[in-house]
Amino acid sequence: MKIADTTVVHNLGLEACGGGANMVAADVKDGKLVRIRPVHYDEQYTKDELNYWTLTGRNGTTFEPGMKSYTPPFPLVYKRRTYSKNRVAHPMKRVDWDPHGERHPETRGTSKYVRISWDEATEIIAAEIKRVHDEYGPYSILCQADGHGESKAVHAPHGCMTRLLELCGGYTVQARNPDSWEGWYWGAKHAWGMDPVGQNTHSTNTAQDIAQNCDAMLYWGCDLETTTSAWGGQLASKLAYWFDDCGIKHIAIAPDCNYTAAVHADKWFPVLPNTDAALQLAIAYVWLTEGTYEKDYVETHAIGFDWLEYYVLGNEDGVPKTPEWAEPICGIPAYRIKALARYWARHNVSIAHCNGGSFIRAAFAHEPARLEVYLLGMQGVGMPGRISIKFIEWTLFGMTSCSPMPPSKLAPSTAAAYNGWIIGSNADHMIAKCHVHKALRGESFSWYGHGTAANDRPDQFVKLEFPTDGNAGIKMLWSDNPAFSTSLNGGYEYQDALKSDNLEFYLVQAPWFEDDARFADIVLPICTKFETSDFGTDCDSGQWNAVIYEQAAIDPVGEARSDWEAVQAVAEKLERYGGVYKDVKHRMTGGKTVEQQIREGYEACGIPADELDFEAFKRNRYQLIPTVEGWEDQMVGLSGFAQNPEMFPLETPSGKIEYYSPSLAEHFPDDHIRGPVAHWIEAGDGHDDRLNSERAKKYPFLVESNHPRWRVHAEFDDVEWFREIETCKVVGPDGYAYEPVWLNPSDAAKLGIQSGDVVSVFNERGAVLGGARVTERVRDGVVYMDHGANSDVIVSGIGGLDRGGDINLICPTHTSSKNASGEVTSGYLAGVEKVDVFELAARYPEEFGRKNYSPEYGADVRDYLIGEE
Ligand SMILES: Nc1nc2c(c(=O)[nH]1)N[C@H]1C(S)=C(S)[C@@H](COP(=O)(O)OP(=O)(O)OC[C@H]3O[C@@H](n4cnc5c(=O)[nH]c(N)nc54)[C@H](O)[C@@H]3O)O[C@H]1N2
Ligand SMILES: Nc1nc2c(c(=O)[nH]1)N[C@H]1C(S)=C(S)[C@@H](COP(=O)(O)OP(=O)(O)OC[C@H]3O[C@@H](n4cnc5c(=O)[nH]c(N)nc54)[C@H](O)[C@@H]3O)O[C@H]1N2
Ligand SMILES: [Mo]
Repeated sequence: MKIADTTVVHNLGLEACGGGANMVAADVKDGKLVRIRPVHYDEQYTKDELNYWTLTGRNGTTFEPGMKSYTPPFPLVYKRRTYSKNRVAHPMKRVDWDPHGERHPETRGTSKYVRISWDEATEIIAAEIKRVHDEYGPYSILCQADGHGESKAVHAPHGCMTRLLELCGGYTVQARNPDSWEGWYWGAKHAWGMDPVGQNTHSTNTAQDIAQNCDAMLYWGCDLETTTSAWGGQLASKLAYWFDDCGIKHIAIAPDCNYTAAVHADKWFPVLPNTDAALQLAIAYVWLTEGTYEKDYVETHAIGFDWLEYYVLGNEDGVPKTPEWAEPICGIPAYRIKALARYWARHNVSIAHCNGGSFIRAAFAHEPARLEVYLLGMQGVGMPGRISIKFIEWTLFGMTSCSPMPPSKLAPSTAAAYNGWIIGSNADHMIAKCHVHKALRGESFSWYGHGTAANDRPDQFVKLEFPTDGNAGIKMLWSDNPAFSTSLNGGYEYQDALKSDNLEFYLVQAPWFEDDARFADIVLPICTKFETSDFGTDCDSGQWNAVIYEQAAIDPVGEARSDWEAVQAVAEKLERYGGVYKDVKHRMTGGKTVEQQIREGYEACGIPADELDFEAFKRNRYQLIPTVEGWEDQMVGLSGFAQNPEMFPLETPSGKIEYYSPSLAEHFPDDHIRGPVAHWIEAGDGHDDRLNSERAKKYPFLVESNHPRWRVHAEFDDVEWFREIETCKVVGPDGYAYEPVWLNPSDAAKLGIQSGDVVSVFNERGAVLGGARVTERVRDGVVYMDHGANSDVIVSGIGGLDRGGDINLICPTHTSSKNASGEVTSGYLAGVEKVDVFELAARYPEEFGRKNYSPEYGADVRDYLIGEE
């Protein structure tokens, strides 16, 4: 089938999970994608129809949403992803994995692949499912079915297999950890509620309030010029420029002068990674000793404040948390801490985040997250110009109140068309994601909380165990997200877990041959967005929410199918076994066509019945939801709580800000790391990563690992239009494009490293290679490397070596703290040294000699396929 020349509209948000953002128009010619561009809303709508808005700030400045989508870089380059040299185009089988003979788990990650047919692949998969069911039972199949990726509903990127396995007796699932919000989730929620994730969910009309009343904004671990690209768009950037125009001081607090600080900041506080808690405590000390906090507010809006006072003044441990105490810990001179604290106390100050920065994904992240709430409370959060807002995810979990802008009338949902895993749907058979290594190795363990971001606070007090009764352990891993070792905790340890004897079959569905896919026994080729028709939304751009009829634009690349179709192909093969498998494909799909599912999705998306017209929707390709009527009159942010905490309580047990958490005290009386009051924690629960630790003698740098500027986690590492940008890759003397490693000139000089050198970043867990970028944009004592660079294994597992620069291979496996199962992927210790790359190439000729690799595009699937090299 050749699809005619046309223009289609799709969302290109990479959040997956049934969500959607970044709506674009894509032009198709001769069956190929030729151009992706913004959507001009004024082609179909007038401003009146959309209830267009204008905000007014100080100095007569105004802010408007505009009449086109502000498309960020990722969607604009998407055709390069579709036509990547690293696409999986056909089913592949690992050569030395034989389901009827030797399985060789130990060569996962090293052995090569052969191309097989869909028929053969699905035969093997169905037979393996049947075998595992018969020998061990259904819960021995672990579905790795969460994570980001293309936003699709019918063809959901993650979790379609759970729909099949549910009908065949059940499955175990890896529960998505609240990775975006670890600190807020495990900490801040105990201080101010804000379910489900712990960040402020009361932001309505705060953009205008800030523009009118705020004097300074602390961009605290906030790079909105980078992280809005994944699923937000550039309205956030416009908003930040408007705040600048209103005369609001932009104060950046981060170890690096990030892309936002570089263009907006008036001041930069280069805090050392994961030492914010010391800085925060010292600010509290200044306010307490100088009497410059909102005493009346704290009295009426908080409980347990005296516990904080007792600790900060040094009565508990004999150490007052003075700016002089904090200086050597956080790297900010005491005089600057005092100046910041005094300025803050005299002015209306707000805090800006996207999701909070890497320090809320570091060891003990719950402490700085709670301390931020404490500080906000001490300055009367909710009073004019005093709030915290986020610049992304403005309709998180469907909550339109997360946006500081005037909200759309509703946040439409794709739920009725969605075929992926539904969070919480099998609460009895979940493994918190950060512990999956242990399950793959066949260990028994326990933890607290289902550990998905959607759970409310009390879920953290529920104890869970693996294996559950009657579970023989994990024997098969079915993954549609093979990016664990790139994006989660303990990457090298995870690679070893994948090589465990215990794991008899590892199946991956993937559009690209990246990362953990290269450990799989079978890989199924999956289509990208433009190869299928679907129902989509765009809810996070901050303008008008939208629903989209996403028409297929091109034929699938090679033999790729969508995840939903791939699972159906497996279902078909299972049916022949009868019993629980009888008619399973039909039971799974209900016999519905894609078109029927799109229609059902549209009709149940939340738009009132009298505004639904499927034929018009299909013709127009998208439908926008106007701004809510009377948005001007909606209550500003937390002003209700500020004015009357009894009438507008928080979701904490007391309804107030809890400086002391009675629930934590009750449920975890022996937990001295996440105790009832936030503290500065030096070490514990498996973490010993401070610069004054013994370990720092060998590993003297703190790793800072942000969300990648030129990727969305593991995705987009193959786009040549990005790879040629100076900050994207560093081409080494051997012609390989290495992941940049930022070092301060003073550190680089001591190590004899210059820009362009190939360096190793290492600790006890192993090493990864990168290309040095010596720059004042990162402070001393820090080695900075974005996460998500696709791994290029030289030696896999603990003690390993990686050429691709996948920094999470060397991050800790231990979680935030023992009762908080959060990932720790930043703020840990590592060493850096220059390496002789030619000597390494001589030692590992095969790994350094991949023929089809090119610095322009990166990896090429042909290098892993026998007969196609
Ligand atoms: N060092 C460090 N690490 C971090 C963080 C950090 O700040 N620093 N942040 C963390 C955070 S907040 C997050 S959310 C996680 C992200 O971690 P993940 O959610 O795991 O995100 P991705 O790395 O984008 O992985 C998505 C995978 O799905 C694949 N995929 C995309 N679309 C499809 C599809 O349609 N079908 C199939 N089958 N596959 C598809 C992609 O190719 C990729 O392999 O990373 C975390 N890791
Ligand atoms: N381009 C791009 N955009 C994305 C994503 C992506 O992968 N790429 N991922 C999306 C996802 S899933 C999420 S959760 C969000 C993440 O959004 P965020 O959590 O806000 O992003 P991060 O990059 O982790 O951190 C933001 C900034 O925090 C600062 N920072 C790092 N460590 C510290 C520290 O120890 N202390 C302080 N004070 N600051 C620190 C750095 O300057 C960094 O630029 O972004 C989303 N958007
Ligand atoms: Mo995230």
